[in-house]
Amino acid sequence: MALLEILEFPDPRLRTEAKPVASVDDAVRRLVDNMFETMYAAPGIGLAATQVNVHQRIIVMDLSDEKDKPLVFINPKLEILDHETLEYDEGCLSVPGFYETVNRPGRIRVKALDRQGEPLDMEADGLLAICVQHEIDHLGGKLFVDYLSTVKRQRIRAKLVKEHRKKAS
Ligand code: QAP
Ligand code: CO
Repeated sequence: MALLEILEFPDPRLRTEAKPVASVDDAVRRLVDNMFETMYAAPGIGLAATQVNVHQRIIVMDLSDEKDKPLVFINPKLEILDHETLEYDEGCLSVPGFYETVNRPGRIRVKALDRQGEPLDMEADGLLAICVQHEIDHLGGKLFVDYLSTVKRQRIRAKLVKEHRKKAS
């Protein structure tokens, strides 16, 4: 297995639209395993392939305390079951060090393929619903900072750019 490099905001590659996976083969499973290793090492609860500069519709997630409940969503399709929103302090491995409140629908259904290429159909609320939407956004090139005010987003961008310059020098 291998640790993958995580792209950080405002890297323009995070804006790439991911393409559907044509077949869930060994190469896809290898990528999934490397995404889990990268996410667990960070540590994080969710990671989209876009964040590791692979522009295919693949998400990994694990919300469990013991980190023993891996979830894989390939070619996910989102359905909003209840437009009542849930407010959550979101973070992102691609926006390290920043957490901001975002509102999203609180109840969803997600259909996808799992690591074996088998169909999966799940209803979710709470953090799982929020996380699924956050990760599906990544596959469309969208970040949680896009839901914030321009002022807040620009402030976060400026701080991260400054940190990136410091690291590079
Ligand atoms: C997405 O985010 C998420 O700033 C997953 O310094 C998060 O795993 C969805 C992380 C919250 C809904 C609610 C963030 C790690 C991890 C950081 C993550 C950091 C180190 C974020
Ligand atoms: Co994220």
